[in-house]
Amino acid sequence: MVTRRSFLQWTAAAAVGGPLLALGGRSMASAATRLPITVVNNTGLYPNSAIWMYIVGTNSATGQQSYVRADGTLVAVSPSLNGPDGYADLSIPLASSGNSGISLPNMSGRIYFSINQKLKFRVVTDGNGRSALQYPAGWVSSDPSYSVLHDCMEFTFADSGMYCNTTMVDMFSIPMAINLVGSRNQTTGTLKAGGRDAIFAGVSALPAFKPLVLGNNLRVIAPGHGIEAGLFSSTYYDQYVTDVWNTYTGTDLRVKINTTTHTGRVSGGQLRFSGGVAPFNKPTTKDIFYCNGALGAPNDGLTGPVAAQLGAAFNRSTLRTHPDQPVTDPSAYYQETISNHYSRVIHQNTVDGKAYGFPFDDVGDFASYIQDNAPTGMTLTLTPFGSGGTTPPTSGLLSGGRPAAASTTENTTTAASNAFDGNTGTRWSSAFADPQWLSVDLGSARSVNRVRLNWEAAYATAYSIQTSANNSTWSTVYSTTTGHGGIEDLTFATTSARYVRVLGTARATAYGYSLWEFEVYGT
Ligand SMILES: [Ca+2]
Repeated sequence: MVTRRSFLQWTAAAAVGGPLLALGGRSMASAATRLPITVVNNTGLYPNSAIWMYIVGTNSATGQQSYVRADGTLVAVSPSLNGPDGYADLSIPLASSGNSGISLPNMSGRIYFSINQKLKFRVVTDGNGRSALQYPAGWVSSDPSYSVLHDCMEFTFADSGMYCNTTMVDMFSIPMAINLVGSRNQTTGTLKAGGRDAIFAGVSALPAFKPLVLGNNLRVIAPGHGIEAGLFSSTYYDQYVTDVWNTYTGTDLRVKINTTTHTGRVSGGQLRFSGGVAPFNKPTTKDIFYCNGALGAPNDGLTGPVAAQLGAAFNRSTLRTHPDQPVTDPSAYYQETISNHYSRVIHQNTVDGKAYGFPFDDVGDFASYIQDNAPTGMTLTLTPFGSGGTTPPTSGLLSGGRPAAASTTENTTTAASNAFDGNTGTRWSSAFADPQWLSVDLGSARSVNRVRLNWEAAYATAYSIQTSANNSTWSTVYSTTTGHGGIEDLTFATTSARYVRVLGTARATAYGYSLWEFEVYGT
């Protein structure tokens, strides 16, 4: 069985070829040492100039944590990569237009994408004196990349082939599809039309799960991380677990692994199986979402496979009602009130019904995972974002008609208030110098998470969005040096602010800064 565990091993600085070579008994056709990757921007919302790629992970030959440069070179990380701000810029820009290409070396890791802002990696020294990368953690509000729109896929590219998946085990944010070509032509991860919006709407429809949607549909985090962030109940699954325990106190539970059926009963508080399987304690809610703790799956070929089946059956809530596991019919999955509805909603919105909503979602082959033992190319497509962002939100505009101020105005017909009048034929423009700012007073402290800039031809290439409680001390919630003009729709983590301003520091033209509209959204 291919498990996500295989992908996690790269974090332990171990060569990953071993466990993967043993999988499936497929022929070990010799793979190339380089795999050409094509990146296609089909977001329909963001230009190439607003998107960066990052290829990070472990050099399979040396075990060193490494990153890939734009020229395809695999470089071991070291603390010297950290810049003056303390973070390493490992970004690879996309081509100025059209598709982008890069050559992937043998390694195991992740390919991240970020939009509008770069991710902040940090190189640290681990307990063994080796350089290690700290990755973005979009479920931790103090993470330096928390406000950055980003997502990733996971892969192992070794002599034996390419193994990859679009993971949602931690979070979902940027819709992404993988097409892998070689001995076969396979694609996974493609969402249904409008899938991104539908995922956020589906999760938000359940009161217990709604807090997992962060910002203005910035991302949705997995419920296990939600527990750690204080956004999800740590006892959510308890009643279901109790029901399962009560059920199998009086009747058998059978778990079939290959040709062996292990028969289980609850006794002495533990779920005990035949055939030498280690007994299971009652799992906590967090154990279920993470498939660890009481449901930890040792790599022993005996207890581990049973634990994986139990983890999948809990997340899919088939365990209480189906004494013969595994359940292979997906129409039986997620049918209980208590279920991993985060995973359900994502599965419902992929074209092939596959996703990676929890660590053992590969049980029964329902994961958005593909592999090829003789790969010749891979295409990563950032697929349409849907309606979100392309049009102004229909509610939540806080800045319309509010009092405005600016560092300068070009003349009396380009007043600051013109950017807040809802009229795309009137504009603010500044003097022809740097820096300049345009601010709005929301009247009281509000929760803001989105700014939409509608630039006239005189736009900013470098600017910040800043918030303030008192109109004098400002905090930066977004900044860029690669502004592209037109409409820039910026989403960031919800922050409290009475005043919001755009601070331009580099102009695209010899003229000043000019905005048709500057919209601030929130609650
Ligand atoms: Ca206007």
